[in-house]
Amino acid sequence: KKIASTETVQTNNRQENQFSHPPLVTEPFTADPSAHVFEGKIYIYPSHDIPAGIPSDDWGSHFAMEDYRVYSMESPDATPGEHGIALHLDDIPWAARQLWAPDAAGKDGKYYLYFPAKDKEGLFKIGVATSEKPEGPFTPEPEPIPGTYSIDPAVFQDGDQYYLYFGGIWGGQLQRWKDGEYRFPGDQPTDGEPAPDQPALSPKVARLAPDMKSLAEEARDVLLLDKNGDPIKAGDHERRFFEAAWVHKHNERYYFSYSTGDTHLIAYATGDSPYGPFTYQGNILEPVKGWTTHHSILSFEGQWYLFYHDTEISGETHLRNIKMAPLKHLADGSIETITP
Ligand code: FUB
Repeated sequence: KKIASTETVQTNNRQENQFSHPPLVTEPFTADPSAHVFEGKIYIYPSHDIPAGIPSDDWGSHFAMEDYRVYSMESPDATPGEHGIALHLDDIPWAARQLWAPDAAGKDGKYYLYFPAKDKEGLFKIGVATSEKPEGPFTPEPEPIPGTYSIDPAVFQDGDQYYLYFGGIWGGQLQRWKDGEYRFPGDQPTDGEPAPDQPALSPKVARLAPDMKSLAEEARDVLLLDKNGDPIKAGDHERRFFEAAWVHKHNERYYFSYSTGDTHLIAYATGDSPYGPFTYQGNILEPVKGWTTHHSILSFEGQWYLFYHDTEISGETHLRNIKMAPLKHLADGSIETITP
């Protein structure tokens, strides 16, 4: 077994280069950055990409990550420090492989790491692990969170309530779940998707119970609507939800942002409640280098930031590096589109 450690190591030399947003971490490969302010610092919870040597396919088998490392920054222009292994696959009793995009939450002096992994039957579920410190090490629960499935957990705190969002289609298996049941509609990742003229698959949301380790209610659909109030259709690949849910609140509006997957956009929609419905507004981030795109949004000392990834260093889709950029809310409530 690998021993989780929280030693802080400055692994990184953050230098300006010909790209407008230099990588935050140059080694190891990092992706899917979920950023939060805890105890006055910025903490980043990314995936830890590895060259596992698994051939690439539409299920994302080549994303074969085995652990999480947490990074922290004293300020947005600081070099992130790495805190060592926060959680390893070997220590998660129910998980067999593929530690994909995580997120974290803090409550009453405790920290919770939410993560997707495939179980021994090959089904993605969401797990939770606990620590006394934002950087871990985290102790996992013996079973996944009951009532969760698929990938890409994201926790949004609204006052004293915490909401868990999750889901991702194709390799994330959301198309294989209906009414909380797993079914097998066919071999291909697109099997089980609705017809192009039907409403797209919805990400899920549920309020977390006070223990932060279980759902307070059954997960429900997060509805994404167009400006006429009609559901975004499954064939509308520039606007339909694919994966990478994130929620933030600005001027009393809730912003639901997400990846459109095969059109490589980070899009956003706004609403009046953390449950939605959310009305599509536009794009936050144009396509990055590499197939996947995944982000988070955070406010630190009055300035908003987008955290995202691309493949600038490796040129390989499964070996990514995290980045950050200032994000601007315009006076009309829209978000200025960022060019990576
Ligand atoms: O990192 C593995 C997967 O790639 C994530 O879970 C997705 O959001 C995509 O970024």
